[in-house]
Amino acid sequence: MKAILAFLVVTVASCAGVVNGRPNVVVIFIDDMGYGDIGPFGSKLNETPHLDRMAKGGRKLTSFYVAAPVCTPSRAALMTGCYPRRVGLAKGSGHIVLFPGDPHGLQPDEWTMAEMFKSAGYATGCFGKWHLGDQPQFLPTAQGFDSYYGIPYSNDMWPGLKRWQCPDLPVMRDTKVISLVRDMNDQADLCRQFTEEAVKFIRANKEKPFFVYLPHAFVHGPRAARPEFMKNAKDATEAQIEEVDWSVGEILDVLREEKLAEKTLVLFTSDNGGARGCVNLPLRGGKGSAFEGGMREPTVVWWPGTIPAGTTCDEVMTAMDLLPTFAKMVGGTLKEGRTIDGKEIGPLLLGVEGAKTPHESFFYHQADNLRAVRSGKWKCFRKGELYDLSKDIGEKKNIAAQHPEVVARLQKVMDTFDEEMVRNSRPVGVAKNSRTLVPRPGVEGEEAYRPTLSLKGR
Ligand SMILES: [Ca+2]
Repeated sequence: MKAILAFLVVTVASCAGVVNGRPNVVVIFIDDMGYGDIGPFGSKLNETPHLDRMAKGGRKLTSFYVAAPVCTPSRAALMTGCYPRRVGLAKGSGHIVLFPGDPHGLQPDEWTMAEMFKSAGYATGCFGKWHLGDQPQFLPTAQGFDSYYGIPYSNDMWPGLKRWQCPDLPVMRDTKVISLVRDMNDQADLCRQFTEEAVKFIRANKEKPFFVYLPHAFVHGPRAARPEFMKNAKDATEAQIEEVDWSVGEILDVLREEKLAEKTLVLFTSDNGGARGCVNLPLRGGKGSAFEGGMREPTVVWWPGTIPAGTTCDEVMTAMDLLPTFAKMVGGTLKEGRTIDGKEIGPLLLGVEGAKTPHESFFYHQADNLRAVRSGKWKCFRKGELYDLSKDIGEKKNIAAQHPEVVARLQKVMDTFDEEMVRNSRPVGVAKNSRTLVPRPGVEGEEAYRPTLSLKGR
């Protein structure tokens, strides 16, 4: 049987748009990076030679969207292939994202991207910021990852965050806290640690198919990079972007060294638009916004020999599409009878001639509020503004008055979507007696583990 499969793979490999065997998959997910922060997307401020090289050897996706403009819901959508509302994670229990000790988290019953890869016999590893719940049943190793190394939520959720009384920021291996991020030098070291753990995992699993999820804590504030990056940069933002670029280079290099480049699909993107200090241009808005700058991400996909080198695709794609698309590529299973919002975009990734987006509409949310829809070139807001993204990517000119019939049609599309979502969404995971992973400094006993949101802000 193996011989027959190998023969089939060899015979189809030469046709354009045909998958060249089952690839390893690496998803590099940056935190809060803007659309205009890297060379392939026009940055003149930051030097990103590795991403430039990745784009030259791969494909730029210029209309790739995440499903939310902030961390937790965006990651929930990536992992489940669903709009965050569908899986109850459009926000945290008491804030727009999950906080330390939050009783909410990604429902263990949801079928994650990692569980899908496991169903296909892949080794799975997560290296970086999780932010889908820090209670035992929500952590990566309970959601399909064989191994985990990283921080369980945002790097600013530490005692340095003055508005809240956060515990120390833990670094975890699997389910155990192994160290604390105590100062800016520790913050500056996170990109190195996550990258080296991912590289180690790739080397250890080079004989098997593997899935690596590398959600960096960079470039989310507070920002610091290692000294060799800081010394050549005008500020910590540039240094972090350039260190993230170094990380991309390390991943591509180990794949080449291990002769895995032609067997591995690497996708680079960001979890939401750029925060202060980042560049979202030419888009309007940034992190938190329902304008393009909040959710359209600088995305590059690379798979030498299979994805056509040096190409660009402007068709609408979303982070939610990756789950069903990878499932098809690797022969993984999805849960029967369960609604997901992602669609198969394999032909778009592989550069099949004439391939079109499977999305008639893409919906923009802030928390659980539907704000806008994109359909073809049109983007229509709930409040009535209309933009033609084919001519006005920066959403500068509201042309609703000239196209009332388009506005009316798209408002109806939003009504229908909203009604369906209310009827057909699933409950968030809720933990009883949730507590933080580590104590608040200077507090004694169980009191030190109280969920951050249950404490008064300072
Ligand atoms: Ca983020």
